[in-house]
Amino acid sequence: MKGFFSTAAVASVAAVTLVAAGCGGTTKNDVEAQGGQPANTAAANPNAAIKQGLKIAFLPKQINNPYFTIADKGGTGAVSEFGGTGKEVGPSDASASSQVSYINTLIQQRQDAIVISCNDPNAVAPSLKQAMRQGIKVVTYDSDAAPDARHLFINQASAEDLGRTEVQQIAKQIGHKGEIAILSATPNATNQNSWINFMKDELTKPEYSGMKLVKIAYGNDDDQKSFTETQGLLKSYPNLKGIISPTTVGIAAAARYLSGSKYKGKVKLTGLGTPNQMRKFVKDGTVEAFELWNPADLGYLGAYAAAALSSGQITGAAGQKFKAGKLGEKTIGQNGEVILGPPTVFDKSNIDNFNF
Ligand code: RAM
Repeated sequence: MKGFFSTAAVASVAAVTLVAAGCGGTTKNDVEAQGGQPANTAAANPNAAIKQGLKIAFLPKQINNPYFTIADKGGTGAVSEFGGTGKEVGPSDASASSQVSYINTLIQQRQDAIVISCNDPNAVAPSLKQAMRQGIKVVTYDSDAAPDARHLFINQASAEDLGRTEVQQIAKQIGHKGEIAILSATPNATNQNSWINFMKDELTKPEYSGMKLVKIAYGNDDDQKSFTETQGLLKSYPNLKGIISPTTVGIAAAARYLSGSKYKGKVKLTGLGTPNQMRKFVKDGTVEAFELWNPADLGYLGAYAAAALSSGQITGAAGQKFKAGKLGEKTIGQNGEVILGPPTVFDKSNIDNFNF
């Protein structure tokens, strides 16, 4: 099972970064897009020490989402490790513009860096650019902003790998036959939309000719809405065979609905979830397998990237390297992207080995 998901992981990293950059080489525009500054020419001093007392704020899509609680704990933990002050602030809903006022407050507070997961790549861009103009380093993690509104994007895994493997997984579970639906987060979420594009592309391959994507529903990373949307999908599409939910909020709500319904074990569900939220649904037979990276490591890497930028070790240019504490050395890829690593697949054979 693990091999099934991870084979494409390494090979697809290069392909995805090229797709994301929109071209094969680095042009002046690309460089300026990496933060509105000529990142390749600005001097970086890889040997500089991490500055003491850095103020680094984490701004997740929403604060009452266990996934971000874990990620930001990893992030603020890293900040304490290198002698700074970290905090998490953010909205309780994941709507497009909900993060703007938080960014403006962080600018007023003269934070050294903002580490943000964007609900909408464009809604936050003007405020993030304003922050950058004031010397604040902007790192996106989990869900990117428009590339000219941040210095770096800490991506959890290759978007192509995540999108394609989720289709492969549901196909395997439904025997490559029947109707499927996607239960996503918010309609503008950068991360979910990039994964969904690769899912759609994967579905054009001949081996999926017996499958049909009938609907993309949006639960807005709200537990109750995600639950109701799942119920609606099963009502509207009585022949539905599978659901992919690439959001920890969505998959947990969908699993809860399925586990208490006549569809339990019959309508398959996969996607991205935390082991702690999904454990009971794997054990009761509602869910066979799903995947995720370690959110704490994602926040941790975001913190070290922000510190490396704020300390002048890196400027955000492709090829630059920085040390990320216990995660070791990381290299910046094209388009200012740093990848955490391939995700883990969880099923009943390994889920008890994870506690997050
Ligand atoms: C939800 C959020 C987050 C996403 C995870 C998988 O918690 O939408 O952005 O990365 O799911």
